[in-house]
Amino acid sequence: MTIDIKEKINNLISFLKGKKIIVSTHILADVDGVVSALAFKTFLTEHLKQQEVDIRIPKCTKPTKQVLSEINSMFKQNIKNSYLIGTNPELVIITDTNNVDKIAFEELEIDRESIKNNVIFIDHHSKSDLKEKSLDEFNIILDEYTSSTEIILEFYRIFNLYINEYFSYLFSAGILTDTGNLRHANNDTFERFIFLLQKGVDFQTLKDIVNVEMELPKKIANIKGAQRSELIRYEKWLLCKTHISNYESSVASSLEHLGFDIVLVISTSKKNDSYRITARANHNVIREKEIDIGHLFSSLSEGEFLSGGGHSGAATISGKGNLDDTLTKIMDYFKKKLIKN
Ligand SMILES: [Mn+2]
Repeated sequence: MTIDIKEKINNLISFLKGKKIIVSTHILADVDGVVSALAFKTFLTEHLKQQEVDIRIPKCTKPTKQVLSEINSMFKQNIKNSYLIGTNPELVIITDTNNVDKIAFEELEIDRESIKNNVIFIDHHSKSDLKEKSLDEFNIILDEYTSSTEIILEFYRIFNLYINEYFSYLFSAGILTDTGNLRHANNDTFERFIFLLQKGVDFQTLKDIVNVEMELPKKIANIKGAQRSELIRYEKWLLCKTHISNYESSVASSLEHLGFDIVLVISTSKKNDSYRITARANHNVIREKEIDIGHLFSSLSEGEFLSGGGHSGAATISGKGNLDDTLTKIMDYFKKKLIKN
């Protein structure tokens, strides 16, 4: 932990003393958002003995609800919003975003106009252009952290506060979900994660809680996408063309896992002649054949009828009325790139 974060934390804490505060997180809250907000609220009320602090969690995503309710029922706990303070707190503290537009003021019953200059963010996403800079000196925005939960954990560690088993599960679930099961973790993430495990978290239990079953419509979309897929082979390279009306990126990734080097998922509108193509290319084909679908899609973009872009391995293009034409151009590109002269 750097001295810098200690200073930031102390600076923020002295500013918060005695204020009426609502703690919350971004719209469509995820596990990291809920856990960081709840843990920060608990830090204020239990450890700093702040009196007037509310926690108000907006609507959560479905998998988030599932993860939290499993942990809650394991420990016979409940996360409930409180409304001690009315619609006019002195301060709103938001975790896991630093974008004012991602705050659900209405849903949280907070008067936006009177509070918008008094919002403080604790977040691990890179800093957006803050519209309201008045309290910027108190924001704790650290994108070297892999979750907001870990930033809140630093508050507990600096003051050597007791973390019970319930919170150890919540904290570690926040980290596990936000790092894609630790795939995006760095060395510091592991240090913090092990610190939590040592407080009584069973990793296999946690993993089962966090890896909730895929939603049924998504499963069906993935299967339909696979059933409808057309296999096209150029030398050793396998291309796939399929169509689906929803969950295109999930379908594209699952087909890539199946073994295709390049995947094109076409989604056409039921109302008009507009369409979207979601594409994926794996590392091998990018490296060996210099495929760049992001570049391809932006070079195909023309006027209002076709627009696209992305990265070398993941991109989308949207168009209107010229699907066959666009597909021909895309396939020509792959043919030229993939077949040896
Ligand atoms: Mn997060």
